[in-house]
Amino acid sequence: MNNPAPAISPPKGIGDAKPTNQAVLDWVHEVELLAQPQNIFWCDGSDRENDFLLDQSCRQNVLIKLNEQKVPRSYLHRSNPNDVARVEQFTFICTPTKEEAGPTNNWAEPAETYSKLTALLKGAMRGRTMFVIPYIMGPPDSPLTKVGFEITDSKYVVLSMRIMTRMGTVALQRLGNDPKAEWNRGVHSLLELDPTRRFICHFPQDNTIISVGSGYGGNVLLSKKCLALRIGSYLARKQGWLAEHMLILGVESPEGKKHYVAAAFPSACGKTNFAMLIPPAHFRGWKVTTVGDDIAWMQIRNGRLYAVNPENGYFGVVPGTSYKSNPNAMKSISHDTLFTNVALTDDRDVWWEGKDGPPPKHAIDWKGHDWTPDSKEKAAHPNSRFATPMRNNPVLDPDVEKGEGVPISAIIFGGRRSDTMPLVFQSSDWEHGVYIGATMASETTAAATGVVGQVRRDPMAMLPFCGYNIGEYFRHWLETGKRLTNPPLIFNVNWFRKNADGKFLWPGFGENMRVLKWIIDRCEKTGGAVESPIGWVPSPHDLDLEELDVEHKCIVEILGIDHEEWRRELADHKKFFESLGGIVPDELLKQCEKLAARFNS
Ligand code: OXD
Ligand code: MN
Repeated sequence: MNNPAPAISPPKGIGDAKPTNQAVLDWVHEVELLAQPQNIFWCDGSDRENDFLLDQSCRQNVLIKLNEQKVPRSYLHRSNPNDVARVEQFTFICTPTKEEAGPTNNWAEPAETYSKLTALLKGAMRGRTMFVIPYIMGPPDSPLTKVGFEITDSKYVVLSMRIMTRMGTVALQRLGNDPKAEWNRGVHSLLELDPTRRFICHFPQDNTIISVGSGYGGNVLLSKKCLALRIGSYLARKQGWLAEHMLILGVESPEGKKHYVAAAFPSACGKTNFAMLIPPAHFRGWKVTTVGDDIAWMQIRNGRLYAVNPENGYFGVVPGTSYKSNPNAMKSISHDTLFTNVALTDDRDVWWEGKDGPPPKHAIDWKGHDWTPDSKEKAAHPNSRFATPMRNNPVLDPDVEKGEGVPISAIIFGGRRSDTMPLVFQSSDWEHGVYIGATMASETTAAATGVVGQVRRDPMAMLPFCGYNIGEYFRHWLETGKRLTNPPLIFNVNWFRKNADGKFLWPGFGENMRVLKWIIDRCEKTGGAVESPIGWVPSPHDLDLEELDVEHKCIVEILGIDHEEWRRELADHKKFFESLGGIVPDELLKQCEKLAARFNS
């Protein structure tokens, strides 16, 4: 049998950072007895450890070192071609009852699932090294911060976790020696990367995750989707905060007035681009800074929502990233970056569809095959990724480490919709905003396996990530609103509306600053808007469109509300709520009726 993760033997002083908390030691011992690894490697997150693991990974062909002059200290990893995206159909929430997981999650009975996974993990790490990764999610001094441990047999996971989390000693310090302290248990094994033995299982009541059979980031960096969102959302409801699939950005006016906004867009719909936006020349003096590009943990302080980014790096989609679309992302990934499934050029640089300049005459594609511009296949997988430390971002917000978080003035929902949804609109209040989030929809992308381009309802961009019953989740949002004396305003955006010829009506990227500026104006109570059946919509003159090269008729079209499309949309909202089977809070059902009435009046 081919072993995708051969053992390594670290020299003295590396791999021996054994924690002292007895609960952790007992758990690791239990997993060791089950998985029977050749040895245990206790990670400390140091540079020395990282250098050693990079070297070993190159020797074992887990990584390819890239051209040091072109992309310093950067590496390429190729995953198994059957393992390139999140697998929602094999992702399970294992709560004691099916109702707790709710109708939008795959549910599996916990005891049976533990037995099934135990059988799969038995002897699974023979001939392999078992790594124990201590990490924290959140700034070291935040009350929201959580400790996690991930056991894995994948060096790629260890190297990625070092980028994506605050890893090592900082976590051991935060945990301390109390055996009753709260921490998340994560077990991951590649097994044989067999797609029929691939399961991503969450046990929220035990604060435990077990992931087997995959090496793809979203399935195996257990800190991210599994802990920060699925388990995170479960803990957040219990503990009275919010764990959301949202970017967080700061926007500062030339006068120095700063607001923060959080935005929920589904996977691969431009969260990283929006979080790193560079305002067009006309917006001289305006600055956008990034707090986070994927996940927001938010708590109430003095009646306001405050957000922290629990992560330490960005795991972004590569294709389409260029100096034209996102210069800050390009600078971030120009060094110290781990690429997955992009193409390798003959001079050991990386390449992907949509990168600046002409394509290389020859490259090795993401599957390791020769590629030329005439090839029918893509050189980089559409869901190829970068993992890069947030410190690489030239516009990293100075308050990213602030434990209390940053105050949120606006929440933005949005999806990828070719029709129906205008460029931007504002909800009339929190409850209406929750309705807009709950009925959000988007065309599916390559971030998850399955058909791409199909419109599906994706409430708050959390459909694949809500770790409990979605009806309860909506209720938690409504309850949170009642506790806020100064709630963020809620908006919806759509950068992706097309005209009858299938052409995008809006240029997107940096030009989205014009929409962001209107949102800030609304927060400042200076922006104009007209009331419509769906909420407050700007008229063209309410947006700053100076120096924008878009025809006026396109602006009118993208801001327009087509009643026929909205009748279909409303019918779909109702169908979606009905499909959830009686769990939708009355407040949202009433919002649906009110929306219908506004269209009929
Ligand atoms: C991600 C995702 O990787 O949402 O962030 O799939
Ligand atoms: Mn995401």
